[in-house]
Amino acid sequence: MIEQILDKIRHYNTIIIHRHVRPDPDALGSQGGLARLIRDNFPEKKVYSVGEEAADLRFLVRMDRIEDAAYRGALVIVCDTANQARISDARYTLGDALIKIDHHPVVDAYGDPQWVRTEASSTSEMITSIYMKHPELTLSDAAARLLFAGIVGDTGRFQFSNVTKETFLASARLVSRPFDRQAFFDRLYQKKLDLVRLNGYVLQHFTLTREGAGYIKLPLDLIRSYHLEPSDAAALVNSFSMTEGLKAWALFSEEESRIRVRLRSKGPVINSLAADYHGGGHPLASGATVYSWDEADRLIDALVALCRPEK
Ligand SMILES: [Mn+2]
Repeated sequence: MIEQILDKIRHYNTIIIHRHVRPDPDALGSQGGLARLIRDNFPEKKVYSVGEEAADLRFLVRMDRIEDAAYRGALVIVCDTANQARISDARYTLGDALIKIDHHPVVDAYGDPQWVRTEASSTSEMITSIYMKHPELTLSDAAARLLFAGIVGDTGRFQFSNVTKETFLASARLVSRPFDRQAFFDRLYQKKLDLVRLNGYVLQHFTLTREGAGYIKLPLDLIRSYHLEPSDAAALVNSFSMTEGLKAWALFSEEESRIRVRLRSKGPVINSLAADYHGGGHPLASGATVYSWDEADRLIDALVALCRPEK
């Protein structure tokens, strides 16, 4: 598969890389890391990264602004995105060829080829494996920093169950490049004071049921009282993950016309629950959407049932 993808990259003069909306470090790291890897090794090619930016991750990588005409005869690669509805920038169909590189369970079979490895911790780990299979390629410090960012982001600094020996081997190769790791970590985990204060609220007010289900409801007016937006609040999903007895949990952040749900688990599989509520994702990390607090309560009941030991 890696050879097929490299052949396509060699064949096209323009390569445009997309990833999912509301980007996280893996979306940006795999997109930006692949872009750098191609630029560093094929300097004659035009390589663009597109999609909306996330203010707090602009320090990682910036996007390119391109005209529709750039897609004519181009190779489009979509990183870290299970389904077409979540691809940032709808112009991904305008190219001559489309490749998917992803580690999420397949939602939507788009692209040819589709390189999907659900056992990979992150799409950034997959991109790193291209370099590991081809050590003759140049890996710049900038590419290494971006790919490392993606792995760190999707593994929660190497603590989630998606981490394998391959994750560490890939990371070892990346940190052998002398980018400023300390500055990267300081910047990635820096939080605005308002968000630190809201984190305090979450820690004080989340519910833990005797079954081991945890949840916190954050109504829009509460979020706004901290001068924050619902998308900021979603970043607190792992705020109380260290709580003794906690098995699976949900963070509800209310938006104008819907309530976003972030689901996480240490055991009970929660992506089928997410699928029941307009969402999906990984077995232990998913997202969903509900449209009322009553519907939120039904989701909580289902979450509690998932945490209840089998009789
Ligand atoms: Mn990812």
